[in-house]
Amino acid sequence: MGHEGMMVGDNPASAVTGPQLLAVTLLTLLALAGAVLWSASRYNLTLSARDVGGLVMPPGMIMTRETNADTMRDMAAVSLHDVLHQPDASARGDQLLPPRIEDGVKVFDIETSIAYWHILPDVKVAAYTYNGQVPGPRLRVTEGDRIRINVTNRLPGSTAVHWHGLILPNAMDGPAKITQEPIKPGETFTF
Ligand SMILES: [Cu+2]
Repeated sequence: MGHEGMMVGDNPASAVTGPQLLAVTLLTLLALAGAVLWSASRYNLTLSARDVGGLVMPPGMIMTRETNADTMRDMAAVSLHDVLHQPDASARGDQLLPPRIEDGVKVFDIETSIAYWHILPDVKVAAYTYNGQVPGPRLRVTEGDRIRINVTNRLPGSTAVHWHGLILPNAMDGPAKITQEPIKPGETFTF
């Protein structure tokens, strides 16, 4: 074995010369720099998981390197950080919601929120729900009943309810910003 050049380490079997070490170091640095440049040319490296982690983007949405975090949050179908309920796979929607009776009025409490909902036993999606179920609960009333429906909004954005099958004042029938003000997150509107 030749012993010319600078020796690194004591074990002759792993002897590495200075020029070899320099060459490997330079190649490694070149590869690292190349990887960063290549990534930067293809992806938006200014986005972090803290900014956009958990966002579920709509299929088909075009995102480029210029798409920033605000735009993504604005366009996201849902953020998984906003999921409030995780009903198990046996949960079913369209459950009868028994009213409370207050002074002869049937009172129903409805809450809008995002839940992980099983569309198949082993497939769940983040769903916008009424009372944590899909479809929402069933309100059973009889013609002539006096009813009151409290809708509390636990969604990350504002909402409104548009009713079919009821005759009610226009200002209680949605759509938001057309015939009624939106119900903001955390607010309750009484119909
Ligand atoms: Cu309608």
